[in-house]
Amino acid sequence: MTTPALLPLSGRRIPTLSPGASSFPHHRATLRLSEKFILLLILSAFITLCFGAFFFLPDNSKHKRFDLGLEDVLIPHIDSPKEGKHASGQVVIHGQGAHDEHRHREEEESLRDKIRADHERALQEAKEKLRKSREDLQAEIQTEKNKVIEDLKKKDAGPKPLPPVPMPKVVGVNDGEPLEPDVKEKRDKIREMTKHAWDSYRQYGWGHNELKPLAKKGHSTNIFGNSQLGATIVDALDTLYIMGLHDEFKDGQEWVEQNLDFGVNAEVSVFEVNIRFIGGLLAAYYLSGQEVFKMKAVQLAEKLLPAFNTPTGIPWAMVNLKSGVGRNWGWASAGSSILAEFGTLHMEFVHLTYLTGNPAYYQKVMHIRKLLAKMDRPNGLYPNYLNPRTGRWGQHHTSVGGLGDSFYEYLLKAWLMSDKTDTEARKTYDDAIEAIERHLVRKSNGGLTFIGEWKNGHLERKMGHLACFAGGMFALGADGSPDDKAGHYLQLGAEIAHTCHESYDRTVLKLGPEAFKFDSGLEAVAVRQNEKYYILRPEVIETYWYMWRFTHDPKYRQWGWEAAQAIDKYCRVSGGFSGVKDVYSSNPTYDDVQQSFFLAETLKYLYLLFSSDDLMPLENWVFNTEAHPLPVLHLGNITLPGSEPAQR
Ligand code: DMJ
Repeated sequence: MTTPALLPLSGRRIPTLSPGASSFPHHRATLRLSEKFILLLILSAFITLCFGAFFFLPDNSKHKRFDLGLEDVLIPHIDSPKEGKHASGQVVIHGQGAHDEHRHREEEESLRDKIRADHERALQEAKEKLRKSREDLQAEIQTEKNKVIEDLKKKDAGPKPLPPVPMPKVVGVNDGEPLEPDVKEKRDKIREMTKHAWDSYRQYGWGHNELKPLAKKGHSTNIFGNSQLGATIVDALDTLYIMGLHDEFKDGQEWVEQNLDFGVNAEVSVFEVNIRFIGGLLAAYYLSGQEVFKMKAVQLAEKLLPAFNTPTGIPWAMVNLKSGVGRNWGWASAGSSILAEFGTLHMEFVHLTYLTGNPAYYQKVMHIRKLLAKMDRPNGLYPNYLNPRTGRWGQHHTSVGGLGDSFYEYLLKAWLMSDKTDTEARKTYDDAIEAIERHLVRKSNGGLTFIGEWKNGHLERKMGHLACFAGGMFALGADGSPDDKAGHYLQLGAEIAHTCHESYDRTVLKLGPEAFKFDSGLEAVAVRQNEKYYILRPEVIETYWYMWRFTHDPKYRQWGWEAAQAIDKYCRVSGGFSGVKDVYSSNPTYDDVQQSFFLAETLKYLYLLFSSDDLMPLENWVFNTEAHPLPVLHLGNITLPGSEPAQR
């Protein structure tokens, strides 16, 4: 519920009603005005008293002069029969004893009468004036109220309808049932796991962002701010649709229609909200054709736009959905924005411009691309931190895992999603990947290819679970790579998939740690206790799926099945699925969080891995970084508003 706010207006406080507010603010304002009126009356009486006292008090100096009757007093408005002129031309009265005294008393008396009358008249005028002002104030309040009622009416009428645009080709939304019975069995198991995750959330966490499967209640993190935006519902919609879980999908749709409201006072992550909510809603729209998802995506996108109001146009990491105020994470180097955050908006924003006809979305992301293109890059690498005020890099830290990852992914996918017409994006991707291969990709002593992290000129031989997505990215980008290096990139993808599988296989639970090292005789294992957890992440399974689609090597299905079984065995509890704190312990403890990306990504990639390739073909669909499929836009035939070449 929203609360009424009192805003200063012309030195007074006028109530601003918010949706759902009663007449309470008006009542409160009336009380304040009455109090103010009484105060003004007291004040005016006090001033009047002082004013009167000033005139009524005996004027000693005057008396002295009269009494003496000797000094000349300058009273120009009193005529005197004995007047004459000094040389200076001033009128002079001369004192004349008892007669004069009598006259002075009369004058004083008439002066007092005059002041009394003036005083009463002033008081009367003040009263009238105040009465009149109060009416004016009430009239103003009424005007304000009318305005608010009008605004509410406009809001109730809903947002303006969007222009009709042709629906991009929606291909391969079918059952995708595999021919082989054993594969079908595995796929059925994944669907069952999805149902368990969804039903548990439905029962214990409905409307909350995520679920605590052990405590059996709702959960949220700071990326969603202080909100109940139903992140799991929005993130899971397209998975439910693809798996044919139609009742569950309908349930989710109903919740979105009735409850999803972005007018909340919550400071959210622009990146997370974009990939999970806008991506999820757009995918649900394209798959189901239900307008409500498109409308909600656009409403949310409008709320994100203020985040771009920075000196450089590089958006803040967080924005308050209600106030539009943005800021960056406190932990980010020198107040910087994060490469993987401001660099992971392109796919969704291009679709938003396509669907709304509003060029702003496209222009915002193209502005980011142009700004980055102009910057110097140390060793050809993109640092993870960029200050949105100064436009300068922060710490020189480059990673294909956390903080950098999906920036590279979106360069490639911008090209694919444009039907390969966005060659600028492809070139930027190729150059970036070349520098990464040169500086970050290494082979361990045991022959495992890994992607390290670059920190101020030094390579840290550590790879994060997040970086495992890159195996799939290299495979996806193989076709179309320069100098006919398709084979090389497919091979690189396979090597990363192998390394990441090893990171799973070398644990007790057969689930991968958050980060693993290739140092001092260690190969693909976590060293620090705080890197041994698994939080239901998808990246390794994502890479298995892409590798499966491009090679059909059965080992990828085998590896995917190993992971699915381990998740079902070690992460499943009666209230859903939970992350585990130590994959090297045979007796792990739970973190008690069912992440929304478990339904959006992990389960979806597993399901696709055991489906036939004609379900969501990669020629027609591009999956955003949260695994939400968006259709290819044939930009060779379509001109996006805002993309026209500048007029000369
Ligand atoms: C997801 O939210 C997205 O894949 C994002 O790009 C980074 N990783 C998480 C899940 O691990």
